[in-house]
Amino acid sequence: MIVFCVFLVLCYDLVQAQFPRFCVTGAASKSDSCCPLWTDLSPCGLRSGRGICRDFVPVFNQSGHVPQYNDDRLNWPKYYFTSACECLGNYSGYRCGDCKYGYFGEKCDRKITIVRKEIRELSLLERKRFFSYLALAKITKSQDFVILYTGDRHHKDTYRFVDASIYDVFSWIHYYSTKPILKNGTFDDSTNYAHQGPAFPGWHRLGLLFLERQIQLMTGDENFALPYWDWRGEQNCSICTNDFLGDNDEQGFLSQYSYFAFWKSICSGYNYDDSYCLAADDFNQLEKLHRKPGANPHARSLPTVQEVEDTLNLEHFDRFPYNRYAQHSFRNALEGFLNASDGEFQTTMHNLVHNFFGGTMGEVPISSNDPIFLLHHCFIDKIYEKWLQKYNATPDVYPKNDQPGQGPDECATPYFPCYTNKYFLHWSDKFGYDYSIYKGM
Ligand code: KOJ
Ligand code: ZN
Repeated sequence: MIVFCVFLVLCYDLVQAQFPRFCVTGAASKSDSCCPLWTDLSPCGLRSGRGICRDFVPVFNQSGHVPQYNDDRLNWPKYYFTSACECLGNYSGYRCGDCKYGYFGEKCDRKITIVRKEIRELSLLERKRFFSYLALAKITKSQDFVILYTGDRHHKDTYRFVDASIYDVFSWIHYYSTKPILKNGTFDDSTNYAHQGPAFPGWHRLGLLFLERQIQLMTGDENFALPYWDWRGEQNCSICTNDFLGDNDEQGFLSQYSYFAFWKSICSGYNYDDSYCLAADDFNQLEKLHRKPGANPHARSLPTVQEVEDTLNLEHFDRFPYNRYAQHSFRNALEGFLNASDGEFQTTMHNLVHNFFGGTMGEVPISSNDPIFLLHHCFIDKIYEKWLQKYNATPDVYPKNDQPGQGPDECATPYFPCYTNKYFLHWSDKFGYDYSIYKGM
């Protein structure tokens, strides 16, 4: 009997599986429930007090209005699973086998606060370690998650799940959240689950935490922290050299001597509207990373120190209509649809940095494939943290709104397990990290 139990435990570790691998492959997927057994052989580690399996209750907390269209991501993750683990205390993860962000150890009772530094503050050794970890994350298969692909996303029976590396799972999450929604026969790209609404800063905060944690687990380095890039006032991209994020040629492809020269983007724009990440399993169809810093005539230089200051001076987190047309909205200025100093709708801040690079970074569905995305979003998150502390913000300033999946109590889409959007108005120390002070900020 003991031998059999040990065998079962080993098996569950092998199938340890955002789609938890365990919940979309084999017998588990037929039940529509995603409450895998933990090593104590009870669902969600119930027997050890780690979590419980709960049915989802629709929240649709979007000013009380129920969307009139169908989309697999709405009311995430209800389209896929009727129930999932709700973890207790500091436990977290799809089967409550992990810890909440910032906590470590078997009982998740050890708090660690790491410091995210500017990439030019890292020692040579720290920088090389960062690039090595990324290289490893790009080729190491995710044990926990698989990604979804299909040529026809409007028919569930065509959906397939495939393996992906830890980095590619991270890229896929961004890709999947940004696909336009089919409304009355036309694709609406003015809304998505991660941008153009109040979820923007918190959604990206969670993405960074997810990848940082996956790297910590992969390497056993609990002190690993993502670096940021303070781009304020730069005319050229100071980190686009082969010692840092890489130089590029005339066509925009990365120098063969740079760290990411041979990286490819998963999920191209192929059959963009109807498919999900069709070429996910065909390396030959994928395109290499490319960028041309400063070449876009509409985005020749990066946001200034003053623009960041002006953005931080907006005291409202977000304002009606909670989209790219919101005035006096910190979120809309940070995201870069609104010029904070004169109230004009212009490309600034976060969007301007994406457009400054063009290429992979300039295309919303694939931008997360370029590791510059991490450094850029980490700095956006630092500015967001400054704002949270400056105004003593708490989750109750997160507004109700009509953006898909962006209600305060809806789950940030498509992360697993569920984290509500408003949860990310907590300060970074709650999630176990802080930022270094660099150039007076
Ligand atoms: C890429 C993105 C993004 C915005 C832009 C430019 O990922 O969020 O490019 O507007
Ligand atoms: Zn984005």
